[in-house]
Amino acid sequence: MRMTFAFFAALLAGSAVASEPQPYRVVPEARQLKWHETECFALVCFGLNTFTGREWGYGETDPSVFNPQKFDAGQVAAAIKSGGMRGLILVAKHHDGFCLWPSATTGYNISKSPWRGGKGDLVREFADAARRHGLKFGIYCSPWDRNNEHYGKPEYLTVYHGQLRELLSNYGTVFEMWFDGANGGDGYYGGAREKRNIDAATYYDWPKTWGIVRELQPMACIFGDVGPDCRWVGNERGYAAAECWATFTPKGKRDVNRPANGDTLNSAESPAGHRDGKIWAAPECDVPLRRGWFWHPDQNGTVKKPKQLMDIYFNSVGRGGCMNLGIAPDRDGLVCPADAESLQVFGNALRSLFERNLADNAKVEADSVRKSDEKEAGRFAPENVLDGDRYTYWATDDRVLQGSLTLLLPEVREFDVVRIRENIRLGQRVEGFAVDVWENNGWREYAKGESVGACRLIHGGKVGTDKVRLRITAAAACPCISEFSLYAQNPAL
Ligand code: FUL
Ligand code: CA
Repeated sequence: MRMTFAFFAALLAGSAVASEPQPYRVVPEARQLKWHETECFALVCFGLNTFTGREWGYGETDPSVFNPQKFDAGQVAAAIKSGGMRGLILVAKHHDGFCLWPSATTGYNISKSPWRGGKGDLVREFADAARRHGLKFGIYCSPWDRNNEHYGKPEYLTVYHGQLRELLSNYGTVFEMWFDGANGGDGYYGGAREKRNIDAATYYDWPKTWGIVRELQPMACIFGDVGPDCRWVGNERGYAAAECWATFTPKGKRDVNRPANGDTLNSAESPAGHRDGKIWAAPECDVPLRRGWFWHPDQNGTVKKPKQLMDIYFNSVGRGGCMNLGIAPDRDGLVCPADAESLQVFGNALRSLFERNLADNAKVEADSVRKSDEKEAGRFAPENVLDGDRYTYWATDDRVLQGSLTLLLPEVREFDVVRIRENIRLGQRVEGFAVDVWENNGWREYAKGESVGACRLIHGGKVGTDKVRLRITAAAACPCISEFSLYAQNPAL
């Protein structure tokens, strides 16, 4: 009876009996898979605000104030690298409109500053330094521009699109393009000093704007309130929701079905996303290392401690999103000692946490394993959860939506962190899971949850055991688990 069903199902699917599971609903694009793998990166906020003490420049500040005497992009990149991050996104133009590169689109740019005798290019120096330090490079260029005289009129769009073309053509491969949803209204606007309101839904012509990114940098993920590739998490604390879905259905204020960046109705739903949301757009959890995004002399005491950074990591990366940490170089153009120290200690803790998978050399058993062709024996084997590869996985047959996998450790080992991943190439399938530990001749439930996705981290109490079990208690389609691993956190942090 079973054979017959499988046979007909296979016939219907037009494939061999032991084929790969069908993807479940929306799945990530290649660029999004790369983004998920990046996990943790920095947003470097540096510009006129650094020298004026503001968070949002009005657009009238004279470029002569910009003169970071000891500026060293290498020092900034090294600090970011030491913090365990894999990418550096530069704020190339903030809301004040000042371009950190010699843009042909506006005179309000770095060439008007005394820095490097007006011959400097901050974007170039950061792009080069990022690559030298093995970091991916990304760009933020604010749509809102409080300096530009044309802002609010159609002409500004040509200026903005020109800026994007310069940034996306001249500085090598970009892994992410950041579109801020902030639009405040008032500004300098070429001396008009007035309030200019735009319709955020239509003014920036998002299809065309995003199209420029696709044309020039097809592998760049586009960040925004509404995605389309990764979504703003909806807060600046760096926290996704405990149960978090990579899928999301953004809604627009103006037109519910045509959401636009800066015009969203449901950012409050972003921390959790929507199970069965329309698009794959996992949360990017942005949070500044200090209180503000830019450097301020009176905020030296607000640098987040390594323990707080670890907490943010667990609540962002550990919930299937990415962590984006704001870094604010000071007026010399350097990351301050306190900031660098915090990054270094956090980075060391992160590296040491994942240095050793305490499930290594375990025997892995599962109560159910998907049948595979003789030719590809082991393709869906439980051992695939231990090979460190996000896309090799243990799977069950199509009709088996629950299952358990047990790690039999070679001896009693102590751990307090568990990492679980699904092969997200096949979508987010799991809807319920539990982790059990073997204690006093019986199983004790150690943790449970609903969502897994690209990465689910559990930080529980320290436990010593030689048997750990993952139970998939609910799934929308047969579970495809690519990792189930155990780690121990350094208590010193
Ligand atoms: C916000 C901006 O308004 C802040 O100034 C900063 O750039 C942050 C990353 O995004 O929306
Ligand atoms: Ca694997």
